[in-house]
Amino acid sequence: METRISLRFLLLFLSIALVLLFTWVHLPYAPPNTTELLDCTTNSPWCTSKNRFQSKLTNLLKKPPKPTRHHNHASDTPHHPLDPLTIQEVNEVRSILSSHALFKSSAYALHSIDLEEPEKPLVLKWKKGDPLFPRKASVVARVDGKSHVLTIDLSTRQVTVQETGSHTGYPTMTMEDMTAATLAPLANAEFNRTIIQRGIDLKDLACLPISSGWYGKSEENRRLIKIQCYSMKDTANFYMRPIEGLTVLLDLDTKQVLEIFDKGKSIPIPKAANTDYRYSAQEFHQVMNKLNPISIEQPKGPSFTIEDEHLVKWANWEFHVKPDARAGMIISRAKFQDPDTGELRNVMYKGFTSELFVPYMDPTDDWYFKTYMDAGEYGFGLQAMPLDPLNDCPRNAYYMDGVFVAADGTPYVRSNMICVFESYAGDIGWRHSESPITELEIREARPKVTLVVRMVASVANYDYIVDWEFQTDGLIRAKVGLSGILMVKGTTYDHINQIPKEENQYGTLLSENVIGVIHDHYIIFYLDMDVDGSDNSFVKVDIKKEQTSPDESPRKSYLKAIRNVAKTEKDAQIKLKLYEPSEFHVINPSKKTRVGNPVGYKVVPGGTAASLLDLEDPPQKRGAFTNNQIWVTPYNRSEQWAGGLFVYQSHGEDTLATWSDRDRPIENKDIVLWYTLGFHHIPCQEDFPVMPTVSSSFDLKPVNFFESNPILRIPPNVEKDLPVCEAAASV
Ligand SMILES: *[C@@H]1O[C@H](CO)[C@@H](O)[C@H](O)[C@H]1NC(C)=O
Ligand SMILES: *[C@@H]1O[C@H](CO)[C@@H](O)[C@H](O)[C@H]1NC(C)=O
Ligand SMILES: [Cu+2]
Repeated sequence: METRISLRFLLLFLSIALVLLFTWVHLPYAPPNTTELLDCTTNSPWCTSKNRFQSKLTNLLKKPPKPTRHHNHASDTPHHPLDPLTIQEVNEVRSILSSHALFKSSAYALHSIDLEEPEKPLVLKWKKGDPLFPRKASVVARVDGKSHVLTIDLSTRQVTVQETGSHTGYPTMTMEDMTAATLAPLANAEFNRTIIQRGIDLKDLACLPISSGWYGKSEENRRLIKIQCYSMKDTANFYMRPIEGLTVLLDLDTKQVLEIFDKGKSIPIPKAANTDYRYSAQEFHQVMNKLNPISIEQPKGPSFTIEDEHLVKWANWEFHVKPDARAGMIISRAKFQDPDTGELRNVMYKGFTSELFVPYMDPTDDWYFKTYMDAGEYGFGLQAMPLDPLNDCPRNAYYMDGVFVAADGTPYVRSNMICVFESYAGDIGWRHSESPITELEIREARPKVTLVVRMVASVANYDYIVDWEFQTDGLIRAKVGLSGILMVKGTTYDHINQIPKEENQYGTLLSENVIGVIHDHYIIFYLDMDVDGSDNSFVKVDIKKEQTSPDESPRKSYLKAIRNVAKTEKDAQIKLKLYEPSEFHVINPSKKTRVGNPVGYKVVPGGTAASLLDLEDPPQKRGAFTNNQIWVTPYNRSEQWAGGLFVYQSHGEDTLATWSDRDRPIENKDIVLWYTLGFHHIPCQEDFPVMPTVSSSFDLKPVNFFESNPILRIPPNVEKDLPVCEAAASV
């Protein structure tokens, strides 16, 4: 039993965890060097290259994805107009910027360097084999405290400074911001004294940079962050050992400590016992019946191919996938080949997680500001760590790497960031059997096999598992799983019978001196649907009770579907209601089926939650995209980030809610559908010390898109096609 963590392990763990929000005080922050590409053969925190599986997989595949993948990506070239910037292109951007007047002055930081996608009509026209459009980069930079958005044309080397308007708020933090913020308090003697007074050795300290939200005028004109710290002594799960009541207010630009709040001296630091979640730290005296190993085998190899690194083809689907520092991953140009006509039909131009909103429900001094916007504040993709083969994704998975940039513009590779795999969970695609009454001996059943594209972002304590699952029948399921570790609060109580009735704990006592604070999670998806073309309409199909007249029928009531086409944005601000149900269709009004129904896709909500906060509560204003579960806006390439372009400390004047309130026409136009997946989370003891995954999802489902069941002709499974493993199936 290993209870003390060796220094070696710590360094390894930190090399991965540093790129989260956390740092260990004695590990000096090592900025990436300025060579063309970081050397990922070392344990650099910027690379986190581990367990590379791809080379092994490539050998296993009958049809290896082409071209052969190269590990360092140094010679990658773009093949598709939406392919992300390559390492070479990022380096070109840096060189162009270095001679630009704006960057000649003193301090600057590059908060993001991303592909500036070509205009949508160009991309729609583009076919494989066509030359690429001039490649452009979109750069968000802060120079002398001012934010700029620049467009760089890589072919002409021209730099255009974009007008960003008068938005409040700051760009997504850089990794360097987060790392430096957690170290900064140590330059303050009072902070050190406070930690020591709490009985904590400075070498056991772990601190988190917590976005401060926006609560009023006193916070204006400076980038602020709050730092909270934990004890790492005797556990890797320092999140369970909060130094409660200690909050440091820091200027993120000057790294100056502005204030130290320390009101928690009476609150003990919870014990380390039973907090470690690593397999190596478990004691195996409990009764835990072991399962035999299980895996999917594909004796003929996977049936998907990945062309040019990013273009996925599987069953009748074709789509483009790319990693993104802010959104995590982006699915583009999702098309489905019609099984009747062979035509490749457009379904979705672009889909991604646009923003997250995670408000905690504790209004006290050390907690009220915890209302994270993980994509716009921390970078949902920046926080996506390498996936663990065989555990995060099954054996038959293909892994895709991301190329991101450090604050000085140095590109680095995040390996195994996305996985793509075929999934078979033993489910049924469709079936029918006949009873003996009909004397028809029919047993027709088809297995359901799907294709999953997965990414997991570990935003400090929490892990968000994002899946895009494609079905052979044309359905797309977007699923979010929550796991990882709770953000907990220290308390003096170690049993609920000590807690006075009138004293609000804002959560559940999970363990001695540990409270899991109630909170919500909202993940809003940007869904630019292009159903058989860009001009679409949003139709709310209400299911209404009709009362019969006394002589009409023995029945008193029945249900009727009433179609309402949304004319303007406000018609499409939807709050879900169980007793006033509706279906939500995106249709192409100018494309009809044989019998005259407009072709469409519908968004089918699953289990979800709505924000109940006061609309005037500062966090809710910033997270106003959760005021409705569904919104529809006219396509506008400047409106992609539901919480605004600059979310950090924003006041909430550039959100989806303000755009939608312009009430623009949306009928028979290129429209974007927005859907928010929500969770209320009242922590329970099973969430300690690490949470079993909780998932929810929604579907994009064809509705009169096909003339009939599109998977009628898929064959059933037969014994001879399936592998017979040595340990045979149980009898
Ligand atoms: C605070 O403690 C750290 C870690 O021991 C040390 O490196 C730092 O110099 C100290 N700060 C001050 C101001 O003494
Ligand atoms: C596009 O979005 C930007 C940012 O919200 C806005 O300023 C502009 O007016 C929008 N254009 C149209 C045509 O709605
Ligand atoms: Cu939660």
